[in-house]
Amino acid sequence: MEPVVKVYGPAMSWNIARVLVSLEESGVNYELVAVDFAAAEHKSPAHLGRNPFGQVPVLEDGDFCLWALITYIVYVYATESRAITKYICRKYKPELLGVGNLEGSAMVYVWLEVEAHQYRPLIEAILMEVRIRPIFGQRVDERAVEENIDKLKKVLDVYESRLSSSKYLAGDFISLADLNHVSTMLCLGITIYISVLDMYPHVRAWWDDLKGRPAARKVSDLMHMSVKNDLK
Ligand code: GS8
Repeated sequence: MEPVVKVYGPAMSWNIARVLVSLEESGVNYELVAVDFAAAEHKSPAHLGRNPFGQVPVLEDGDFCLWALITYIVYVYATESRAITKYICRKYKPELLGVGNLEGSAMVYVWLEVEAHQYRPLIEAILMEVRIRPIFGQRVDERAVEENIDKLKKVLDVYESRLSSSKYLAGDFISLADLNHVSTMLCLGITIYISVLDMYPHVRAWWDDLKGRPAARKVSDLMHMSVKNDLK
C-alpha cells in the first residue's frame, strides 16, 4: 500500500529526523521524499507551495485538509518539526501526549517546552559547531562549544533531578517529550561531547534506554545513510 504520509527533507537533519522518530514510534507507514538543497529545490515553486518559507521538514498527510483551498488538493502541509510531531502523535499515537491523563499530559507539555526552549538552543549551538561547520570545511569555534556545554550542564542538572524520581521526563511513561530529544542526541552521540552525559547517571540511563528503541535505531541508520548519500 502506498504511504499516505510523506516527509520532505534529508534524514541527516535533526529537524527531519525528529519527525521520523515520531512516525516510527507511532507505527506510521511513510515515505521520505528527497529535497535537493544543492539544486535549491527547497526554493522551487513546487516546494514553496508546500512551505512558503522554503524550508524542511514538511509533512504531507493525504486525508486531512488544511490548505486545500489554495491547491484544490486534499493535503495537510505541516511545517516546523515540533508542530509536526505533535500532530503525528495526536493522530496516530495519542498516548505519547499523555492523552486521557490530565496531569500526565500537562507534564508532557511542560517537558516539550523544556526541550524546545531550554535544551534546543544549546544543543543546536553545539551541533552547528561540531557537526555542520566541518561539513562546510569551516573552523570549529571550540570556545563557543565549551561555553554552550557549560550552559547545557546547568540544564542537565535539572534533567538529572527529574529523572532520578521518574523513568521518563513526563512521568513513568514514555512520551513525545522524551522522543523530541532523540535526533539531536543521536547527532551529539557521534561526537566526543556525548561524554557530558557521564556526569549524570540518570540522564545517561534515560538516553541509553531511548537510543536502544527500534525507532531510534532505525532513524540513526537513516541519518547515517543520508550523510553518505545526500552529501555527495
Ligand atoms: C527548522 C526549519 C529549518 O531550519 C523546525 O523544523 O523545527 N524550526 C524548524 N529547516 C532548515 C533545514 S533543517 O535544519 C531549512 O529548511 N533550511 C533552508 C532555509 O532556511 O532556506
